[in-house]
Amino acid sequence: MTQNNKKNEVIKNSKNMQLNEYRVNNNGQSMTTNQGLRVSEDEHSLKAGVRGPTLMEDFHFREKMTHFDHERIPERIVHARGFGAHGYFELYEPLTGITKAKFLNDTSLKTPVFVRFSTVAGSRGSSDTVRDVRGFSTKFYTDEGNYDLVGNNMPVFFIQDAMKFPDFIHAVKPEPHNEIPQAASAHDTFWDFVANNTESAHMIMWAMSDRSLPRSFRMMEGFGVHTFRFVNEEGKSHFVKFHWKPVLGTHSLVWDETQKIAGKDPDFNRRDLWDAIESGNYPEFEFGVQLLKEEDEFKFDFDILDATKLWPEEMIPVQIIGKMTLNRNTDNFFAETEQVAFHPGHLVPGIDFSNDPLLQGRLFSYTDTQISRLGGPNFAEIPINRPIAPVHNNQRDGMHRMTINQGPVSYHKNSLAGNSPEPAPEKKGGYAHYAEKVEGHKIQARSDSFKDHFSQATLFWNSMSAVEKEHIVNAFRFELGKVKSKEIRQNVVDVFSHVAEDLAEQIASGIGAKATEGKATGVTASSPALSQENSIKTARTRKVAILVDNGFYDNEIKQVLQALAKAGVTADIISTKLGPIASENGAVLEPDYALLTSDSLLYDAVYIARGRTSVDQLLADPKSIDFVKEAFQHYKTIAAVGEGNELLAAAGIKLDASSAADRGIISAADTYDLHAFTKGFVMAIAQHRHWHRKLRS
Ligand code: HDE
Repeated sequence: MTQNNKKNEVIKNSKNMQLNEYRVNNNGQSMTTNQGLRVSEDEHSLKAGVRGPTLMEDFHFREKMTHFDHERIPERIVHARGFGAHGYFELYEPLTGITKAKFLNDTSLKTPVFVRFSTVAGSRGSSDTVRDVRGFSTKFYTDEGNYDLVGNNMPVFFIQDAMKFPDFIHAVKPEPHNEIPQAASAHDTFWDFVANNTESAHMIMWAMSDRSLPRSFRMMEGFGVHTFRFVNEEGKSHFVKFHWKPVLGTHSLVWDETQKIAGKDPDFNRRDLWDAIESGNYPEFEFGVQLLKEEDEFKFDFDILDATKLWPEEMIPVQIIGKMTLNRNTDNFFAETEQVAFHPGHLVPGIDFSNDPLLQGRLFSYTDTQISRLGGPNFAEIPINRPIAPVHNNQRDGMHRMTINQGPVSYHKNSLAGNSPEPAPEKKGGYAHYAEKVEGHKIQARSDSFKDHFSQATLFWNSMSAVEKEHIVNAFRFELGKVKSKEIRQNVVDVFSHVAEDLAEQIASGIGAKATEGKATGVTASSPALSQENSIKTARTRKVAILVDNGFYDNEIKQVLQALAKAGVTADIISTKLGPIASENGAVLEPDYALLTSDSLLYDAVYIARGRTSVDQLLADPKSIDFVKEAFQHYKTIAAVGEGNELLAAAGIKLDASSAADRGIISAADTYDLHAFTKGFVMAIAQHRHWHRKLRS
């Protein structure tokens, strides 16, 4: 083993090994109290007679109940619902001369990471598939200390100054008088905020777009949002924006589907991540940076410190420099995902802040929130938060202190302990803040360069495909349709009249409001990188529902399953009931789900197998017809063979030979070329959805 490889192994495993110290396995163990006393009885409290009162001296009962009474901690004020996983980061390209951060310079390192994906507005128990921004937080456990990249799946934000964050969040959260609606922005206070705070216009375009409805956490982009700084060995700086690009492409659900999934499987996104990791389909995200020279700061028609602006990728390309792979689920949700504490101010040498006023405010908020959520200042000692780099300082005591610091000295400078721990000079890895020159008056104002609220909202609109535009218009109509105040609806249309006339007109005509002409920015540029339709398309890891019952053709199912597996597509067998089903020649198949416990909403594609008896049994259950109908309405690929085509007909799907394939319907007769059929099926699945399919009236 080379030196580098050895180091690799150590770094790769060190977080996992560190967690080992805390793992508890109860298998084969006697039950004890928290004091280690073996317990002989755990079902009956100690009573004075079998029908008598419970006695205070039952310490086991008291301990068990007291612990239970305190099992909850405050949920996060935002991003309360989330899901985490472990993995590692590998560097493709060293950023020599750009940043001195070691994990971005040494391609032999595998840096352990923990990632938490989240929604923003909903409570901890809310549904995964609501219309919302998704959080995308990554903790890199580097050997220079923890580095946290606390980002979102959209590259801009609703506001420009952290001072407004409490107002914005108050407006989007359930209304305070009745705590309705849960995890939804479709209500009066949110849109009243939007109408009165036009800096939110660009982000609202993103929030109303399909980006708010990710098919999977594995199919979302991630963005650091703010402009940060890279600093090199010589103390020279570049501005940088961070990107995560999912290897499976960026894809979304459709609105009708998300609302129904919220009932059928509120854990849809977290289950998808868990299952993918359990089955070895490790989610992968490439890491990209947009770099800007210090001297180019003022070369753009937007201010790079303004978090409501992105850097168009066509203007400043994203350089892909590494990849993150998520390969391990948590042992315990609470211990890891709930207790993980991210902070945009957890940095390593070589990475620094910009003066973005939103970022500056975040630097205060995250520690503050951890102190109340995690019960004091020692949250960094919780196993998931502990760095793998050693920690030495003079901080002492406080709630839940774990470290047992030795010796009498807890101050700096000292002679008694040889002046240790001693600050490390920059050359020896000590963090030194970038020596930016700053001058100015103390002033509560915003730079004029932050005043353009609409140009990039128009750029976003211009960059959308026709289908994406239709979805945005429908989202506005839905959200504003739920707003009771007509005045607010009209005010919002007035705001978006600045973005694009056709957008404002289409919103207005759906909600009884009027658009004003002549106010739009007139921006004609577009940025193709913003459209999800230009994203990577692959069938890998997609899920197919196979509808089948007794009397199927064994050989056909086997071959289709093989072809799907070869393309990395997973499949579930769904039948009218649970319990083994038999093929026409007696081969047996065990269904994964019955129609009752399943739904096409939870799949990317449907396949209806051939077989007279099989199809007759399916046809006799109306759920199978709804299954196929909804898959069609949600633009999903549907394949049918032989008699299976009758289920298509029963669902009202009329085949038109000339355009059927185009609409993602792969239909075959009894005798057919199985190879060509499965190839066409996999190719159609890779398209994600067949947007141009027209809904049948
Ligand atoms: Fe956060 N944000 N935020 N935020 N944020 C929190 O910290 C805050 C902002 C983001 O998975 C809180 O630990 C302020 C932008 C994510 O645990 C809190 C402002 C972006 C997560 C907080 C912002 C984010 C949080 C709540 C305006 C994208 C979840 C719990 C200046 C770049 C982290 C916590 C996780 C969480 C404050 C704006 C992303 C209250 C004051 C912009 C992904 O401290």
